[in-house]
Amino acid sequence: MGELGLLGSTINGYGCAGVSNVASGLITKAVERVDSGYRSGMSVQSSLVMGGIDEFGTQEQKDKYLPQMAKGKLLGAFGLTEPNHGSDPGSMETTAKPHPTKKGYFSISGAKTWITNSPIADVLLVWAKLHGTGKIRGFLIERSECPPGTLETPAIKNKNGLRASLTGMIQLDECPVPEANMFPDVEGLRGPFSCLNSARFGIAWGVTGALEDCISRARTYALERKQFKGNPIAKYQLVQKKLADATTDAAMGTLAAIQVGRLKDKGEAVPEMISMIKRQNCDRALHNARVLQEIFGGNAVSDEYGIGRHVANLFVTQTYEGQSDIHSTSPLSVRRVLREADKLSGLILGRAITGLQAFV
Ligand code: TGC
Ligand code: FAD
Repeated sequence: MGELGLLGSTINGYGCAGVSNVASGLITKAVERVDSGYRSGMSVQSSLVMGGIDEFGTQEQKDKYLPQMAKGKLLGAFGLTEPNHGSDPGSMETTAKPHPTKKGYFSISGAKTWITNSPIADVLLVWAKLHGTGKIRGFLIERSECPPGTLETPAIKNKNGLRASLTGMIQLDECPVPEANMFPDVEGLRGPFSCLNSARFGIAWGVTGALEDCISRARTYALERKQFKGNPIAKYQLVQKKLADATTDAAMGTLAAIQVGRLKDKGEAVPEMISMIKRQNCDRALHNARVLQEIFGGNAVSDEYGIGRHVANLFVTQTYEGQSDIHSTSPLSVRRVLREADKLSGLILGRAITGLQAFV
């Protein structure tokens, strides 16, 4: 991916491609068509870690990490979720306090879990509450600089989804981290959530790619599989409807992602739009993939046909970076989405959403 220029592709400079958000969405879609786990690895590196450094890092941090990360020579991980705090990261327990013996260092303790790439990451962007202020801050932890016993990143084994991606924990026990490795100016949840806005935008694109692969596989199978008087099952309208529904949702989801991408390129996208397309595209991709799975009958259970792999992966996409129900929970967000509805709907949804504004 580094050789192809896919990592941090929207970043300008530092050896990154500097393409538009729409172009990066198309890349994401093509990668996730292969497997959501590949897109996951790419998203964490590009949006969550490189994006965070580009937006909030010091010039020294950018110069040090971004060129190597763009080439894929340094691998990143993003530690927000904790064993006791997933949907509610504001309650995190990981803390950073002045190091008792090393001047100019913080001492970070706590545990993060379900962290993509953590077992093999070189640079871990960990979010922790700063002692004294209690505010959440971002810290770049370099594995090679951690004394033995202060950083462990055990893998989470035997996952039934996203098997092409490595996931693990980050366990920090009084880990010394230089003060220069803290993001200087951003505090509170705005830091991690700003990184998540880009990653969630990527997921909204990516899952349409996974769904299109499910459609393609189901179509091929339905044309080849014959039942009742030698007819291919694709001849039956009940089977055709499953393909038509899935194709419609893949097309609508792609168009919505393009529209938000165009707004993002103009600096006019708001987080609520991203929540809306992340939630909708993930939910529709998962629902349709589960329905298309039925076309394979018993063969759906075999890894050979690939459909079960996508279904298990798409459950994860609906869960991480904010579970779908969580993306629907804030009434304030709903009001703002409706206020922004003209921009979001653009040519896609016409006046339909505008009509809803009458109810708010
Ligand atoms: P709330 O009080 O609503 O907000 C706290 C502060 O954060 C700001 N904020 C945002 N800023 C920028 N972009 C966004 N999308 C933002 N969302 C919130 C907000 O303005 C406020 O700022 P300030 O300055 O007033 O303090 O927060 P809350 O504590 O009530 O939480 C509500 C909610 C729903 C936003 C939040 O809990 C949530 O989104 N939960 C989901 C957690 C999540 O997404 N975790 C992701 C972990 S990383 C991951 O899954 C990577 S998987 C990668 C892969 O493998 O592909
Ligand atoms: P919980 O928060 O315990 O939620 C459980 C259920 O309760 C959900 O259905 C949720 O919607 C519901 N719920 C919770 N609160 C409410 C409420 N107020 N109202 C209604 N329903 C509610 N995290 C990272 O930080 N970095 C990563 O790289 C990363 N990679 C991941 C990779 C994989 C493969 C997976 C599975 C997860 C990853 N995550 C990562 C973690 C992911 O972001 C969390 O799993 C997700 O945010 C949900 O948190 P949770 O699992 O603790 O679920």
